[in-house]
Amino acid sequence: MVCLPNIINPLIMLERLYPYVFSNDLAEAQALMGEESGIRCRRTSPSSNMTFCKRQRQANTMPNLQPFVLYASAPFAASANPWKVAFILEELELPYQFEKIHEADKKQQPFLSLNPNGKVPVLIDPNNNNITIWESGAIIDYLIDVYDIQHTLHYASGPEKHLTRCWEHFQMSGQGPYFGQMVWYTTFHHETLPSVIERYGNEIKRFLGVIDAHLGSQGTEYLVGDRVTYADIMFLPYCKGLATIIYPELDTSQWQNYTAWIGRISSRPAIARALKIMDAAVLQHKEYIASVLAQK
Ligand SMILES: N[C@@H](CCC(=O)N[C@@H](CS)C(=O)NCC(=O)O)C(=O)O
Repeated sequence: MVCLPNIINPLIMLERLYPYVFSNDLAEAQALMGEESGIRCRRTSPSSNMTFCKRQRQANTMPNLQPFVLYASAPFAASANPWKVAFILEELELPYQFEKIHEADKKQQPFLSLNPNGKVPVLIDPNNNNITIWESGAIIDYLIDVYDIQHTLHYASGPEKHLTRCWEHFQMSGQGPYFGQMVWYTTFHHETLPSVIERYGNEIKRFLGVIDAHLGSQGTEYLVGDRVTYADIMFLPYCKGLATIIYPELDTSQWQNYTAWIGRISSRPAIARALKIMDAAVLQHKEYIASVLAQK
């Protein structure tokens, strides 16, 4: 008899995404998994007669996945939030293609039907009924929950799982808005407001100090222990943008732990590959920003 029937059925439908079942009958569990090979089954605990079966996969053995569609800003695809998602897709070796949307089209249909808030990124997963996710943090949670089957970018359990979320939320609420507003007030705002720019500049320095002090006091290579997680990677696009667009005059070398951490994340092969494309887009965006400033 299969337990948890109301959970099992959706699991079977999404078997590619959630390749496991619980059962107290091994043969039935294997039949439900749809194939005999590549399945490992074990008791959920020594005292239980419940069997947990999981299809084994290697890191990049999700065959026949259709490319995800990742919306980014046109014309350069330089803005930071979509790159957080692209880095995670690269790390998980998931296929994707950029779809670019101009600023003027973000706040109207048909884009608003994808994201009611009219911003990028948006991710569409054609492998899961075209589920459409917006807000970069929610998109990354989705990718980690559904596709990081080997736990390469997250802790599956323990305090580390929850500590990682602290950093994820700090990125979303404590880095993104401050770094983003700095660009707005130094570039696009219709008047120059030195006290506002000073405020966001100070918040950026404070942010750098928070990361630097944490890494120093923990003595770890990454924010949660000595293995990279999705949370470390989420910080990278805005950190990279500091030197080019966000706060070019700021010398970040005084935050040594921070600087070494950024170096470690950037040199991961999947990230380095994506960074080349991001850097080229950022350079184009920088030229555009220079032209905006020249007209002010
Ligand atoms: N909290 C959102 C922020 C998204 C965001 O600010 N996106 C920018 C580009 S990086 C955007 O589309 N801005 C257009 C606008 O604000 O109209 C997320 O993390 O997804």
